Amino acid sequence: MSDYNFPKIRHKLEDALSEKRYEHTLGVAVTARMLARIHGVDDEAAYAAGLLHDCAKNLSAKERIHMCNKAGVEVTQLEIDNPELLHAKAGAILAAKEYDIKDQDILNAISSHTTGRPGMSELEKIVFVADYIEPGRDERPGLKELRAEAFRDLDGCVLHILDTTLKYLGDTAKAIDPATRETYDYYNGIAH
Ligand code: DGI
Ligand code: FE
Ligand code: FE
Repeated sequence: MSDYNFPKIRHKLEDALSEKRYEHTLGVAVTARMLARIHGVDDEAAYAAGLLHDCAKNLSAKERIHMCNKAGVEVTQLEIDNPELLHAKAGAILAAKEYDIKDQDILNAISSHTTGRPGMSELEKIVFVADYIEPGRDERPGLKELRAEAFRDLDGCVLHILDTTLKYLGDTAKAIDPATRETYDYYNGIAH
């Protein structure tokens, strides 16, 4: 038997998210499960993390900040100024509270899925990558190559996604979270 009640989690997410976001969520979950099989990671954990990675996407900036404060999770000034970033940290808190997730690796994967972090676990890298390459994504650069690389070389794929993200943030003059830059530097040092 599964450790997770996936039908219940899916129903709850379908209620909480927009139709488009829910479709994206299913795409990330299935992609994460496939990547987990290839890379020798617990595929049910990967599916759960994929399903829940954007579970706080419907919360307001105020709600996200409040949740983090209440849970004792640090919120930086850059995150207050760019509260979009906070759906990741708030998502990990919500997944523990509302979806009964206890596996810290899954909670970390939700928390780190937007910026990444140096030294991510295999599961965290899988969710980070699946979020970018899931089949419903079609507007992002380099997808064909990144989709192939994801199944071959996770570290390389994480690095190349971060490279693309940093270029996009630079082009659109958006604030770069130190975590995004630090994660890029870390994988630039270890990926081939
Ligand atoms: O929630 P999703 O849309 O599925 O994807 P996501 O959680 O990866 O969020 C994507 C957005 O996050 C994308 O528009 C780029 C943005 N992002 C990633 N790193 C940074 C960032 N935005 C800012 N301002 N700074 C960052 O370092
Ligand atoms: Fe997200
Ligand atoms: Fe996402």
